[in-house]
Amino acid sequence: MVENIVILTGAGVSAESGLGTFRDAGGLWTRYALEDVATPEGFARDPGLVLEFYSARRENCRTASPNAAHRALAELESAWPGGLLLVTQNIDDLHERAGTRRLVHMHGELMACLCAACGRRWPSAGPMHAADRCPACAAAAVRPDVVWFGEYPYHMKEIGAALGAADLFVSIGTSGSVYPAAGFVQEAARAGARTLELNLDPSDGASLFDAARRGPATELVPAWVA
Ligand code: BV8
Repeated sequence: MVENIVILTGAGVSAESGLGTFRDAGGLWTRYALEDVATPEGFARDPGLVLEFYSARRENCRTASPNAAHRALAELESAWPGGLLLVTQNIDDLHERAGTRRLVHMHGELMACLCAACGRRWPSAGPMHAADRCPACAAAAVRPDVVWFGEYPYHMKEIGAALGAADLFVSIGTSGSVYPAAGFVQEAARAGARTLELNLDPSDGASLFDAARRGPATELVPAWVA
């Protein structure tokens, strides 16, 4: 009997909304060096390049719409009587815009800013510039509120508790190539959860799952939720 579900999503769930993935053909990491735009060192080296990269992704995100996979997950949440937590690696806001509420962004949120000097956070959807000043401390240290490589992901305690109580773990649209998210399937399995992967291609961790279905998220997710 399934009571508690944990769902992990990655860039593949937003691919059919027109937002680029990272490691597929033409993906973001084939056009930008990860070290230059998704690390604190890259930001220190060239804040303008990093802010240009995230400002462009903000523009894409604003013009994108949630797809059938996002909507099916929101419908599942409103109909599900037990525990359900959606953990997304994505920094877009398409899950929220589809209606999901019990959601954590473990890699942060594109539509928010963080001051690298004082830690202040604030909602922000427009373009960012290296000359932008923090509204709290006036430092020129404004960055997107996203978790870069080498930084500690958000909500790890809440995620660990949910995985420890899960009866079912479903991974959707992720290559399973980034940790600690890629290790969640093993944490859930250790807690006795059944594990399912819904993905276009086998992820790096495909062999760790009890079951898998292959195809686009806009077909797989509504069929699974139904
Ligand atoms: C950390 C945010 C310390 C900004 C990102 C072991 C343990 C812990 C850490 C590490 C470890 N080994 C290595 C590390 C370090 C590192 C890491 O994992 N490196 C990798 C490269 C090996 N991890 C870190 O630095 C993390 N922090 O470790 O802190 C710590 C230690 C222990 C415990 C806790 C903390 C921080 C990682 C976060 C980095 N920030 N992004 C931004 O978005 O710009 S990661 C980046 O990759 C994205 O956020 C994305 O979410 C993530 C994963 O990518 P995917 O979402 O999977 O996307 P991808 O393109 O790869 O795959 C798409 C998939 O979708 C494919 O499988 C494809 O088949 C499928 N697909 C495509 N279209 C569709 C589809 N599926 C269905 N339908 C479709 N239509």
